[in-house]
Amino acid sequence: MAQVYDAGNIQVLEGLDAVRMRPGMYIGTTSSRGLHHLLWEIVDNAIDEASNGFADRVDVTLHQDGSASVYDNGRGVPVDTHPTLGISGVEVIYTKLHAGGKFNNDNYSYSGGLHGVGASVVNALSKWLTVDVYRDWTHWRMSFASKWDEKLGKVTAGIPQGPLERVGNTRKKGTLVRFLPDDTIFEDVKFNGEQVARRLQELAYLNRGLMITFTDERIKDPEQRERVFHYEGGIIDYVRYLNSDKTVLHEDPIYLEGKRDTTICRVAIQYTDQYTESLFSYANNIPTGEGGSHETGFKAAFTKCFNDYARRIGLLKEKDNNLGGEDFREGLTCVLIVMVKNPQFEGQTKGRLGNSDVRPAVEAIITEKLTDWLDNLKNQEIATQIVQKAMKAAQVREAARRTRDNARKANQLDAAPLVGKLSSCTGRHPEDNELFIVEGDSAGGSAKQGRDRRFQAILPLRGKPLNAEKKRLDQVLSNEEFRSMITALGTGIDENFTLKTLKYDKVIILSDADQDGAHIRAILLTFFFRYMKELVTAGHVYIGMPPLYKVQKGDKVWYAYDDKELSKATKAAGKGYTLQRYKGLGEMNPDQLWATTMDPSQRKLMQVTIEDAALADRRITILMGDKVEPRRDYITANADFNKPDHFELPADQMEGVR
Ligand code: 1YM
Repeated sequence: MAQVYDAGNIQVLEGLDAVRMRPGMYIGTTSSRGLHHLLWEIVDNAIDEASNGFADRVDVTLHQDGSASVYDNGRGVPVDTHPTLGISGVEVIYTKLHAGGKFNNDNYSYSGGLHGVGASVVNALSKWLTVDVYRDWTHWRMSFASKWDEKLGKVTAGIPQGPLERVGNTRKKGTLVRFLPDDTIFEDVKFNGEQVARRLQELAYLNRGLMITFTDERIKDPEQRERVFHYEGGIIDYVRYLNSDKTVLHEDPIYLEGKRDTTICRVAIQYTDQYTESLFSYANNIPTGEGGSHETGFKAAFTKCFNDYARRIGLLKEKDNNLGGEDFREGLTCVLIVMVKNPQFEGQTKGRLGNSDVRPAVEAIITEKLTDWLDNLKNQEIATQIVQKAMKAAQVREAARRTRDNARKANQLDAAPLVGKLSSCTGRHPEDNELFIVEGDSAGGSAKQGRDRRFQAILPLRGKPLNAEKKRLDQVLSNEEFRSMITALGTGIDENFTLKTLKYDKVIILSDADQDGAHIRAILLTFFFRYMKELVTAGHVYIGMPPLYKVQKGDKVWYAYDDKELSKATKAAGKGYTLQRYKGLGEMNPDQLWATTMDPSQRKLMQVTIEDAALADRRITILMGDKVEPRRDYITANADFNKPDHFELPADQMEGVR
C-alpha cells in the first residue's frame, strides 16, 4: 500500500459554478435526501481511507449550528502544491470538480463514491466549509465560504478564505471537515439523526474493526447524544443482529472470505426457521438492493457446492435431480460484500452491480472456501441439516407448483378468468396503467365508478388477506386474495417473478386511514416485500392518500390531508364553514373519490421505497413475525396511537410524490 501521492495525480475537469446551477445533476435532488448526500460524500472519503487500511476511526458530529463534521485518522488530504495549477492538494480537491485520486483508479484502490461527485460538490453547496489536515506532524487548515458577488449578481460558493495555512505542530493524524449546507439550495437543512445513525451503523458492520462514533449535539440528553458503532466481527455481527428476533438453526454464522485478482469477497450466513431468504449485498460499502454480478456468482457457487456435497454424503442419489438454488436459500440470512475496482452501478435505482468479471471471481472464491467449509468435520451436523431443509423445501415447491397448476386448470374449466373481481382498464400500455388495490367492496365500488377506466384498474379486497410472513409459498398461493393480485399484476411470484410482464406501472394500495387500513397496508407490503421484492425496489408500489377532512363553504370545497392542511383550509374558508372528517373511503361518493384520491393531477401518493432493506426486513419480522416479545417491545417503544399509520414501514422509507 506504500503509494507515494503527490498533488500531480489530481485530474482537473471543471469549475464549481455548474454545481450550484444544477444541483440535481450532482446530488440527484435538493430534498432531504440530497442534503444527506452531502454528508455521505465526506463520510465516503473517510471510510475509503479506512477501507484502504490507513484509518481505523471515523467521528461524525451534527452540530447545533446546523453544520456537520467528519474526522478520520488516516493520512490526511494531500497538502503539497499541484505542479500545473500551483495550488495545494486540499484546494484542488475542494474547489475543482471531479478532482481526486478517485479518478486515477490505479491510485485509489476501493472507492465507494456512488456518484463520485466528491468533496468539491459539498463545498459548492455549503455556506462555509473548513478542512483541517493533520499530516507529517503539522496541522494545516483551509476555509471556504460563499458570498454575494456584486459584479456577477449572484452568490459564488467555495471561495478560499486564504491559502492553506500552517496552524502549528500536532501529534494527530488525519482529516477533519466541517460544513454548513446552504439553506438557499436545500428545501430542508436539518439532518435526520436517526437516518445518519442507521447508515453509520451499517458502515461499521461492513468495515470490521472500524470505530465510528456519532455525536448529535442537538440532543439535550447526554446519554443519548453520543453513540459508538464498532464491530470486531463485522458482517458476522451484522447477520447476528439481523437475526436477533428470529429463531436461528445454528449459533455461529458461516463466514467465508477470499480474493481473486482485485476482487475481495466476504460473506456471512446464518439459517433461520423462516421460509424466505434475506440476502443483503453490497459493493464497496454501497447497498446493491437490485443484486448484480456478485449475487449471481455467489448463488451459482452456493448451489453447486451444496448439491455436490449432498451427493457426496449420499442424501442425493444418482437418479435424483439437483436441488434448486432457492431450496438451499430457504430461511437463509446472508450478508455478501465485495470490494471491486471501478464499480459500475446499474438499474432503476443504481442498485445493481454491473461488472461482469466480478461474477467468476466471486464464484471461484465461494466455491473454494465453501468446499473447505463443507469438508470440515466439525461442520457436518449443520451442513447435513441444511441439505435436509433444502430437500423439504424442494418437496414443498413441487406441491406449490401443483396447487398453481390445479388452480389454473380449475379456472379454465369454469371458463372464468381468475381475476373475476378485477375491473381492468382499457388502455393497453402498461407504462401508463395503474392498479388500485382497494380495501372493501363498497370503496371498491366507488373506485370503479369514479376512475378513469382508460388507465385505471380496480381490484377490491374482501376482508384481510393472509399475513405472508412465515407462510410457505404454497399457502400464499392457495389464498384467493393473493392469487387474484398475482394474476392481475401478471408478474408471477417469488423465483418466477419478472417485471417484464408487469401490467401496471403503478400499484396503488388504497385503504382506510385507520388501524384496520394500516394493518391491511402492512400485510400487502409484507407480501410484496417477501414475494415480489423487485416490484418495491423498482419503485412500482405506492400508497394512496385519501384526505382526512373536507371543508365546505357554499359551493367551495377544500380537502385536507393532514392537520396542517386543515388549519390552512379553515383559514381560507373564513367563518361559517362545515367540516367533515372522513372515517373511511366508503364515505366518499365516486366523484369525491376521484377528485381527492385518484385524479393524478390532484391526488397524493407515497412511493414505497426500500431505503434500508435490512431495516425493513427487521421491522417486518418484528411486526408481522411469530415472536410476540419483540413486537410488544417495539410497539411500546415506538407506537403513536394518535397516528393512524403506526404499523407502517417508517415514514422515512417512503418518499412523498404527487
Ligand atoms: C473527513 C474526510 O477526506 N480523508 C482523506 C481523503 C484523502 C486521503 C486521505 C488521501 C488519499 C490519497 C493519498 C490517495 C483524499 N485524497 C484525495 C486525492 N476525510 C477524507 N484521507 N493521500 C491521502 O488516494 O492516494 C481525494 S480524497 F484526491 F488526493 F486523491
